[in-house]
Amino acid sequence: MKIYGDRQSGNCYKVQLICDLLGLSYEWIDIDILAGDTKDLAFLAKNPLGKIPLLELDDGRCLSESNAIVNYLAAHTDYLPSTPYELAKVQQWQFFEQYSHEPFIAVARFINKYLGLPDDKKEEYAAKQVGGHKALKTMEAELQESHFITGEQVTTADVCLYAYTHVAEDGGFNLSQYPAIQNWLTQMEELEGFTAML
Ligand SMILES: N[C@@H](CCC(=O)N[C@@H](CS)C(=O)NCC(=O)O)C(=O)O
Repeated sequence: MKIYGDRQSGNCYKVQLICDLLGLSYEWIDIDILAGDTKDLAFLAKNPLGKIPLLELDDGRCLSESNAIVNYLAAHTDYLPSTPYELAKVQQWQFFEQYSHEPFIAVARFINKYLGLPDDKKEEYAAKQVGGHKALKTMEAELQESHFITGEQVTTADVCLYAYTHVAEDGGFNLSQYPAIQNWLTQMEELEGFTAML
């Protein structure tokens, strides 16, 4: 299978990480958003939304949306429970990641690390800090109760949340005030097969 992605993107890194944790082999195809690769007609034929990551299976079928890709790859493994409540718990945290975490932490990281915190983005950056800390506090409370975000078993919810949490400091979030998150990051990095974001 092929993964179209950018190694610096947390959404793309989620897909790399689950593949490596599960020992799946894949071909990585680097996509340069700024060079217009996602607007290329051949790419748009695979994902009309023009976004990465994108998974292309050997039979040509494609999947987009990082968390959906991660769950597809982890199906029938210990990373994705099959009982309805446990599965919904994983999805609860993945929807949280997409709506209450990534839009603040990943965007603050983008403004700071990639745009260099320009004056016309400072107000937006400050607003992102509020939402980002709310998300981190929510995670901290949960991780004070259990080793992983949905309980004692690592799941794809942890993989998806790890992606942007471990680089939150790039967005100005000081993680030293979140000890349970720091312990959880270390546990994730100790998992067999773990690979770092390049
Ligand atoms: N919800 C999507 C977000 C995907 C996304 O926004 N990808 C960015 C890179 S991190 C992208 O492709 N941006 C290019 C664009 O929007 O033109 C996911 O989780 O996969």
